[in-house]
Amino acid sequence: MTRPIDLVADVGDVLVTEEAIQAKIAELGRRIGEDYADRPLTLVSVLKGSLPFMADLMREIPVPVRIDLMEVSSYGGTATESSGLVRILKDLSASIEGEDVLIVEDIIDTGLTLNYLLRYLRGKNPRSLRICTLLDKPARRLVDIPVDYIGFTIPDQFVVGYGLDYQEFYRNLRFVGVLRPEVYTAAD
Ligand code: PRP
Ligand code: 7HP
Repeated sequence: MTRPIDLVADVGDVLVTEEAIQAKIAELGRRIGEDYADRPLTLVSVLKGSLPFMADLMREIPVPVRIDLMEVSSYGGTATESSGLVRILKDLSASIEGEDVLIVEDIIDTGLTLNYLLRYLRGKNPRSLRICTLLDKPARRLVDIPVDYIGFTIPDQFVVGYGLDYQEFYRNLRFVGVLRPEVYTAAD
């Protein structure tokens, strides 16, 4: 039987509040604005998880930016464990050759998704390629990823909200919270 989604009851501790997210994004936007003051920047959002972060971050960056969107999905794992196999569902819509590019991610967990994306995007010969992630979960890292901007470092817990999903739901929460293990242990 499919378990009904309950946006309130299924989420335990709030790990990052809406206020903390917005304050951190304002700080990241200022830093990025200073770092790219002299050169136009292309933000590449990694959908779907980074959708709210991208929308809020781009409006806090006080210098000219272009945006592009990629959609990638890992496959072959479980609902809470990445396999490292990555499929590109939507590619960039314009060339990034010679551009300064900042990848915008919601979370780095094992690092396998970004490891794949970095190699893929480096092959398109950008002038520079950096990473900005809202959340970093270093305890689970399987590959080393050079991360330039980190919002919050979080413990090894499965989180949802502010773009992050479990089986495609919970992305519309305004905060990041820990999904109660009983929600996914029965299903995984
Ligand atoms: C999630 C998240 C990251 C990736 C991180 O994407 O948005 O892209 O997993 O995990 P990793 O560091 O272990 O590779 P997912 O494939 O679930 O797609 P989504 O963004 O559409 O939720
Ligand atoms: C991917 C992902 N998606 C949602 N919550 C988490 O904690 C996650 N780690 N990696």
